[in-house]
Amino acid sequence: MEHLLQHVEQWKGDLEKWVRQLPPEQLYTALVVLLLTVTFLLLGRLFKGTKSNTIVLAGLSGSGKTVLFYQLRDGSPHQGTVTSMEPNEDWFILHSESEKKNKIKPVRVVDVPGHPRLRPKLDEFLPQAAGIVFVVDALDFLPNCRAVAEYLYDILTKTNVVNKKIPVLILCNKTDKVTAHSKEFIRKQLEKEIDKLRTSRTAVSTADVTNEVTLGIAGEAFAFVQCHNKVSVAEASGIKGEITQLEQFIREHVKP
Ligand SMILES: Nc1nc2c(ncn2[C@@H]2O[C@H](COP(=O)(O)OP(=O)(O)OP(=O)(O)O)[C@@H](O)[C@H]2O)c(=O)[nH]1
Ligand SMILES: [Mg+2]
Repeated sequence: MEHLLQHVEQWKGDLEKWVRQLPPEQLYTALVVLLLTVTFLLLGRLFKGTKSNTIVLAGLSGSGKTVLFYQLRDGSPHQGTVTSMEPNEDWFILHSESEKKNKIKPVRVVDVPGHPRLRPKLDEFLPQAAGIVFVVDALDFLPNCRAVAEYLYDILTKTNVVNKKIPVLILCNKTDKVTAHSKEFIRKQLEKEIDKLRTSRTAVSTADVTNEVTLGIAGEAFAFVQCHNKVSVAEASGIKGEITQLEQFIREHVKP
């Protein structure tokens, strides 16, 4: 034991001598490099740990989010759903993937009710969101166009969505009905409506210095391709279980 202590003392002495010989600048640089490396390693760990695997379903009340949620999980629409009073959330393997159950990772799906009073709940889930599915009623679209565009505008300008570039899928639902509008029509109408909103909202907010994100390119008509995050459009019928494009979006952003 004493022998070992002696050795340690000697090493300490040697080390001190060696350090004293070093020019101080070199010593400081070494320390800074060491600190930076440790910080980066720790940060890397932290971000890896919070890797997002949540898909958030948002959209106006009645657009069909809850039916889609059950289709994704159980492969059936659970007909007779009423307007939701709180978010529906669950971890599951998509119903269509049930044969490969043991080999794939589950997805966390959250259905946030469209009622204006419950919409702020969305913010609780956005920090973990790998993707947002914005469900639009393609059947009853025109009378609600303004309201749909307002909600979508709010989502697209949220700092979380912009900074983390969360991909958004505009899902035109209820395509089982022949009178449903096409996704191209809905995309164009929404772009026009958001363009109008953009002008009116910036006009209102310039007075009281705003940190709100401005959408698109100033002086150009708004188009979803101008967004920093990816915005795409797709079609679905929750009732009929035609949800392949939705499932593709989910698996593109939450790897199985
Ligand atoms: N034709 C048709 N009707 C649908 C479809 N999906 C949903 N619906 C109907 O639309 C209505 C609303 O569906 P929900 O899933 O409850 O709507 P929601 O988006 O969850 O509404 P909130 O919970 O109020 O936000 C129900 O009457 C459904 O039967 C669809 O694909 N086709
Ligand atoms: Mg619902």
